[in-house]
Amino acid sequence: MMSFEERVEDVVLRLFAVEGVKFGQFTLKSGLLSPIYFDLRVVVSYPELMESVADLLWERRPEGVQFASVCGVPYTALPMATIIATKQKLPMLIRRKEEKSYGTKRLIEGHFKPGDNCFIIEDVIVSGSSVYETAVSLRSCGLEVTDAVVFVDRQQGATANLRKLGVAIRSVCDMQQMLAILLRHGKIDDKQVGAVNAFLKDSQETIIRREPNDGVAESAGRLRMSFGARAATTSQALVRRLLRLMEEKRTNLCVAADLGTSQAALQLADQVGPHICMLKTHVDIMTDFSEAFPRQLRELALKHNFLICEDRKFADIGSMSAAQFADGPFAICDWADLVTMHPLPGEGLLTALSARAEGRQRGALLVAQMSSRGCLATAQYTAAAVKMAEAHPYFACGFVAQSSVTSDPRFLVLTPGVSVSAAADAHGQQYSSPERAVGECGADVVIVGRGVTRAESPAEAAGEYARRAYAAYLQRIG
Ligand code: S5P
Repeated sequence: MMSFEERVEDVVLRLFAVEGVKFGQFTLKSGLLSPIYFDLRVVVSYPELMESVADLLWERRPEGVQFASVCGVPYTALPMATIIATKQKLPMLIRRKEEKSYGTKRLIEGHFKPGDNCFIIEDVIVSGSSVYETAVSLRSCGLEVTDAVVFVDRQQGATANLRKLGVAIRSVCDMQQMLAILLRHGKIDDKQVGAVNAFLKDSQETIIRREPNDGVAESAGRLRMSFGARAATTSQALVRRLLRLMEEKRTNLCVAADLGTSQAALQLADQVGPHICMLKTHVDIMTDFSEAFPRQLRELALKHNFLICEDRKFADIGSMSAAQFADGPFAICDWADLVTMHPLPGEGLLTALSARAEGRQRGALLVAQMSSRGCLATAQYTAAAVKMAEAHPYFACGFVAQSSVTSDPRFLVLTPGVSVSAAADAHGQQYSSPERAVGECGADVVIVGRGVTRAESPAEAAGEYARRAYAAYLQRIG
């Protein structure tokens, strides 16, 4: 069995042999003059090569994302999408390019349901415009588009351009890898590599020319945007739901129901339910946990419209954490909308959890910083946590943090260590006010435990925390 890299090498050489990649002087669609040109249309004449290209494209799909269909960017990628669709038994959609002149024809051919996530397939990207146009067409028909795969990324800015528009791009190979392969096999010389590199250096800042009213929101920055506007920037269904309910209910309070029995936790959930967007649990401290608890809690979540987060803080290797998530007596995956995890073990933990979610609306919050004194998370660790979430936005919903770790409006920042009466506890917990957490430190959601659970009236205390935290949010967005 050849490795993925060996197969990429083989396909690149075969493409070169049939002039699917050429060197010389070429004018690109954007008007740029390029010393290298890709013409993957030729592969239709070489069925085996076409199949190899399609296989590699499919293998680069993001893990853990469920796609209802594929759509090739017309026209070059159409046959590749067809091969993927037939081999994977995955429905295909066709985007009509000529829709505007025909008017009455459908924009998208094929059957689909609103909300279906469609995976875009493309041969080559420069600025990302063609992928963008396809995403806009699909989204205008009610489909979701979170991801696209391309065979060659020309490394001229498309990935960043498309990320801003909510489409994550993965590529089978990039220009550097391709040049390295061709050079290694003596197909091109150093001079040609130099010419391509010089060209790349001067043509990094490609932009996507956007259509007016394309319905694709671009970020103004998390801290200045309303929850509602941010909901439109993400395809993560859970984040969208949460942002919308926060705006509807006018609350950004999460209560930590850290109580020793499930009965007490349920009672609290019912009392504070009208004032919260989320209830956070630690079910492993309950002396009487039984199957009834999640069921009753979900009923209350439905009644009061809040999400449930089990604060499990997974921190083991992916396979163990996935078992803790989905198997065992707590069966967390069956009932918690969100779970917390430490990014420490690496992205395998995130992909393992996401794989066990099996198409259910689930998500993870990455603990990027902690509220406790002497916390070991360095700035570098926190930045790596953010990068990890950015690479897996279909499952990573945001962060548990003490500062504004990201300006990306798709991600939530939840801040614990909030109290209006205490400054610290006896074991290192440190508190700040809701105003400071939201206004100065950039929290979207404040997490309050004992400030509510130990209050004389938890309902009243929750109402007051919610009022103060939401007012601080309104002030922040201006
Ligand atoms: O850094 C953190 C992360 C979390 S999730 N610091 C925290 O305190 N938490 C959780 O927030 C903690 O597990 C507890 O459930 C809650 C804080 O509770 P409080 O009683 O101190 O408000």
